[in-house]
Amino acid sequence: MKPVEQWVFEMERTLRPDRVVWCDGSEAENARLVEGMLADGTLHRLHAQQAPGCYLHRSHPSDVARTEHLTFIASRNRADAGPTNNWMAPHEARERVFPLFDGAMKGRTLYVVPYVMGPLGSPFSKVGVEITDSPYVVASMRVMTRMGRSALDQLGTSPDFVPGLHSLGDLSPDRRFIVHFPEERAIWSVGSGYGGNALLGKKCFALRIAGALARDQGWMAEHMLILELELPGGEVHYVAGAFPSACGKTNLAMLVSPLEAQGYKVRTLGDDIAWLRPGADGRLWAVNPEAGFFGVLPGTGPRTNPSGLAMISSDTIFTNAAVTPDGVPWWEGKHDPPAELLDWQGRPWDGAGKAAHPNSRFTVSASRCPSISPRWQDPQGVPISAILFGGRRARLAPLVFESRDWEHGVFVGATMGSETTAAATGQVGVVRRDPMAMLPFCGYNMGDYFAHWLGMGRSLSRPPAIFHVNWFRTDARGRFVWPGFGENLRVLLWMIERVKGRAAAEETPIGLVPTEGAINWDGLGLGAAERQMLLSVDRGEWAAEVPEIRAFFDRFGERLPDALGLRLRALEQDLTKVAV
Ligand code: OXD
Ligand code: MN
Repeated sequence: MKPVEQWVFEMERTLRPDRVVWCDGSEAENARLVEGMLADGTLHRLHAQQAPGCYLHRSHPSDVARTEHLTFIASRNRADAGPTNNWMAPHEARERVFPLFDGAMKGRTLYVVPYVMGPLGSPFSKVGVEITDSPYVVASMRVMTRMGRSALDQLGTSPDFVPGLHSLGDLSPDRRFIVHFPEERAIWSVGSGYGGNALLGKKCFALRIAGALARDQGWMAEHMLILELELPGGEVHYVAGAFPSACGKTNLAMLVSPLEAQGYKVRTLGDDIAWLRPGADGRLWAVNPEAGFFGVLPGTGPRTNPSGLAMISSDTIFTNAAVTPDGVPWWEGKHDPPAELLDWQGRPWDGAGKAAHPNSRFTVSASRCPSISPRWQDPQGVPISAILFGGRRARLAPLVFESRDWEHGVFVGATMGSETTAAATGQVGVVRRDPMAMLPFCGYNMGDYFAHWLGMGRSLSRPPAIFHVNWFRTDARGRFVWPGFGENLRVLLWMIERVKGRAAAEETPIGLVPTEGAINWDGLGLGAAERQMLLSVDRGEWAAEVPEIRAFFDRFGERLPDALGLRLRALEQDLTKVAV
């Protein structure tokens, strides 16, 4: 028996399904699954002409987002999970969580879902195998990964795969656990069918488990989009960007260049996860381990993301969208609401509250994206010129600034703060520290993660430049000052000019901020005061952040690399020096 067959055989004995199906990823298999889901109400077919090949899934109303408080790292030592993760001792997981799988698939079908993260045949791709009792998960994994026979072929007789055990259980949040074993490289998830909890290739494998692998093997698994920027004349740069969930990564990855006619083109390689490694040339190279997009629907519209809107016009699974009675999906930000609408739970919408769930999602193949780069499946990946960190800050952070060097860039990433969104359950709109946008996704002690970042810089002779952006600054009336979306190209162009050693910048205590003349403001209609607000660094506001950052850093004790403590002290001194 192959190692994967042995594992499935053992799990069958616990799960006791009525049937076992090894998924091959074929069209025919998908059609069978979809028929079954249409019949039992898991899926609803959408409008044949206006949403061809599209389906709507309505999740259980208590299962609509990632549940960070029910997500655990089960390392042998608590300290290895670190202060930012929930820790569960492996023996406790065996006693508390594993019994929830006992007989969990009685009366159900057990699907074995082999999948590859990364381009097929790439030396950097990795195999996972998910066992699940959710056909919605199977259909979604088929879109989000390279799933089925090709993955089993890539695995062969090797024991080198990440096993992921998933059952819907009874969907009760009281019996919901998402547990990661970074030492055994294994995942257990029970009680949720929601993407980030249940599509185990995504956050669980490609970030939390892969992060631990990457630390041991000298590469990085990051919560980053990857985009391609072509300049007039054909010069091409690749940019990776880390933003917290629901902060516009997908829109930025699919940005439509307003300067296309002048030769500035933007193409997409990934919208959520990047696996990065040093190349023989001393640069950092990236692949997108995913094969599809699991994006946030609200805010996907003709102005914010026209490519995304075109992409999801067919062959898409919609989750928790609103819908017209004749089956056209709708969400806030798509266009004006139609006269009649059913909300995300299928109830007639009375116009009060949100019709689509704020974390409603689309699941679609990357190959449907009109702006997909011809290199998105390059087995070697693409070389990264610049890394962006970005948060959602109504105040404080300027539109853009550049770090002074890699180590300073790590400090900038490590001290990122952002207002929370609906992508995870909990309060929305409160500022939390979200280093490198990895707070919910770092599968080991974040102090060690910072050290790993610092070490990676030392292994790169030509590291990317590191920037911080904030598209979300608001004025006194609470309106966004920066127009965002396609206009973000102007900021990307400043960065690339910096990379080439050309654009002007001013030293400030937090890093290098563009001089006013270095950004192209033409046609934006922003007055001097607004431009000034976008580029200003308020020393008092930054000084007020320092104690918060220090308190955050203090949580890591000895695991915090000295370099970051020193950088914080230097920032504090700089802020007071200038203020005097
Ligand atoms: C996601 C998330 O789904 O970050 O990508 O929550
Ligand atoms: Mn994400």
